[in-house]
Amino acid sequence: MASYLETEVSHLGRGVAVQRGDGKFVQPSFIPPSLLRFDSSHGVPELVRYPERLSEEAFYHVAYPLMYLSRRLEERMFELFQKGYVKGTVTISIGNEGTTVGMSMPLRPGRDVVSLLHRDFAAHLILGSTPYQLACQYMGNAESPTHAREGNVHHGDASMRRFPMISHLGKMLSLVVGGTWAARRHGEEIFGLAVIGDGGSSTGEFHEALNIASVHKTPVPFLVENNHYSFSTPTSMQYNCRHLADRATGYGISGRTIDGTDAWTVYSAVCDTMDAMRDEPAPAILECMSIRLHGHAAYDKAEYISKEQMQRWRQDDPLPKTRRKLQEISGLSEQDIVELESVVEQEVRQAVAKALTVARPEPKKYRWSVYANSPPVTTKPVKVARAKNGDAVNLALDYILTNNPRAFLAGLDIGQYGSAFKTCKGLIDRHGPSRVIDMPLCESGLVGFALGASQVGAQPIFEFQFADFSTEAVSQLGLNAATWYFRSGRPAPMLLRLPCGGGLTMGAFHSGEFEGLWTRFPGLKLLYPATPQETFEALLAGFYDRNPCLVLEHKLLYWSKSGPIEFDGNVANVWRPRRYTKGSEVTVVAFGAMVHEAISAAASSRRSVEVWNPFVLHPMDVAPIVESVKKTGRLLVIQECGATGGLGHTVISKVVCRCHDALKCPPELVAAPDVPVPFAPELESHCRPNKDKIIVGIERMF
Ligand SMILES: Cc1ncc(C[n+]2csc(CCOP(=O)(O)OP(=O)(O)O)c2C)c(N)n1
Ligand SMILES: [Mg+2]
Repeated sequence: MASYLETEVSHLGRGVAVQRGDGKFVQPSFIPPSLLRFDSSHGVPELVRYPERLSEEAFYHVAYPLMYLSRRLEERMFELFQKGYVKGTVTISIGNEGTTVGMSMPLRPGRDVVSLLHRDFAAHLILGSTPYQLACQYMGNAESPTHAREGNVHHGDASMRRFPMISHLGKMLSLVVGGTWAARRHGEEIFGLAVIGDGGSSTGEFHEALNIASVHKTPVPFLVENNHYSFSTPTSMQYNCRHLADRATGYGISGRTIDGTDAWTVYSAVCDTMDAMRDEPAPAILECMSIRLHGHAAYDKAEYISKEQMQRWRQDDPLPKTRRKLQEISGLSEQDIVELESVVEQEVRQAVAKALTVARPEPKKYRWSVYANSPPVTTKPVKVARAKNGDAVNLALDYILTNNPRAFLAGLDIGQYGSAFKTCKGLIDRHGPSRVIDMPLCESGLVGFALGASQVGAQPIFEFQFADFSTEAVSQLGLNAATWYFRSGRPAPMLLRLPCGGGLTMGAFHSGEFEGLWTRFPGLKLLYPATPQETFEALLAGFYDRNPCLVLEHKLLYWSKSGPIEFDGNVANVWRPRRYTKGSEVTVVAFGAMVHEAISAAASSRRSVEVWNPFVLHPMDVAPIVESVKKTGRLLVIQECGATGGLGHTVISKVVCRCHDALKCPPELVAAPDVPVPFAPELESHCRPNKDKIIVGIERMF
């Protein structure tokens, strides 16, 4: 069953339809009917879109009223901000309409994959938002398309492939690449549109996304809205090449710099670029020289821009330019155009008036789940007499790829080489290079790529070569993927594998665990298996779940531990803590490789020890562990990472809050010291908890 949020958001994305008072969507009266088509796949009126092209005259008939609509509505939003009805701030797109109208008119809502920016107000109108929805979004009211969970510009409609942006500039580009790539892989002849500013073009992700798109021949125009400033920073302080489009050479693709104040030029260039991409799929850079006729946002008076400069820009204002052109090309009289404008004004008035009557959001009505519901999955049972942990990874991935045609495995050196720890060996031979894919070295871009792919029905699995490199993707995974469902109402299913942990003489940058870091981000799920059975189960559970799931795989266990695998096919049953020994005097909770140290300690200890592994680290269910502590009266937690910021303290506080009275002594944590993992084996093993240290810990409690 679709969740509350999913059904609520699914009504979005109606092309250029306008919502009437009764909730029905109708084609706006200001666009000549001959320029609209009925799109049966989405049941809404649609503009003539690519591969059809509007003639120049027809283009101006559509572009001008849309541009005017955008300008007037945005001006109203600014006024309402000043009066306190619009929350947050307003990043004004006035001056950028030539670019944003031109670039979005060819695109097909619900097919082409798009992510828009904070100066693309008009494009939202052209690609799916109604004026009423935009007004509600800006007001953050009860009818806001993001349920008032997100602010003014952070919206879109993921179900229609218009991905809602996060603040972190650059981070949406790789999603467009992943979504476009995956949809084309499923046989759809579609394109992407990745929009970025001159400032955002300096981010690492700009490079990562372009490079992935180029290597994987993904037809995405990277449209740079170059408005000469990033907030107050002029482009002379931003980059040192002549044109940003010149960077295309470095990616082996084409690049063009055009006049972004001329909507027809932008429209034609986007259509030409799509034509070229249809014949030879590849990304391209399209740099649109645009302008910003206000400050960066409502609070910025733009005093750093000279009067003369602003004067020059005003002469280039795309709105009067487009108006003149419409008059010239169509022969419409001044009176005709004024009438057209008054129809648009009417739309704006109605939308704003209606939005102003909407109630403020009511916190008590909100369901705050950050997780999408995952329907119970029963899949084929598996029985293997004996396997090592690394074999269990291989078996699980093979199982997933065999039974799920839309699953693909991506990562570094996972193809012919079989991944750094050989857990993917042979998968490329069995499933082919289009499903087991060696990727460029760019973890953040790759997580974005996987997130984008997840939105068009693909089922991505991504291997970080080492868990340590997952820190490269903190924003992409922790802020973008993790919050996706909360913001957009759309699940973001993806499995992320993190080979982690020390004991292999790999030093500070190849031995980390990071479970504490990742639980800080609401929306992620974490599993940490310790046996081949658990490894197999964790990977399947993470794959079939509809949320981003991280599976920590301890590297030391890959080829040192073996055991049977017997999986009955019931995936829901996987999500529970695991017990290894029964005992009556002390409960020991351990994670990852520490589970095996704890089991050895239990076997050698003179005390009766019950060893538990929470297994699902987030969201963690400690109920069975609480029951154990009620019985034993003692709690000792073992973690391999440093004491601060691991999950040991979380376990202790969760358990103690629930059974304080049962404790015979204070709980204890055995952890590494808070230092980077040292390199030399003598130093590393001095730091790592082990069986002996656990026995000492146990004895301290008696
Ligand atoms: C990674 C990141 N750093 C800082 C910011 C804060 N910030 C928001 S918009 C902006 C300016 C962006 O300039 P540009 O990319 O040229 O787009 P423009 O606002 O000019 O359209 C900055 C610095 C951010 N959103 N993301
Ligand atoms: Mg800029």
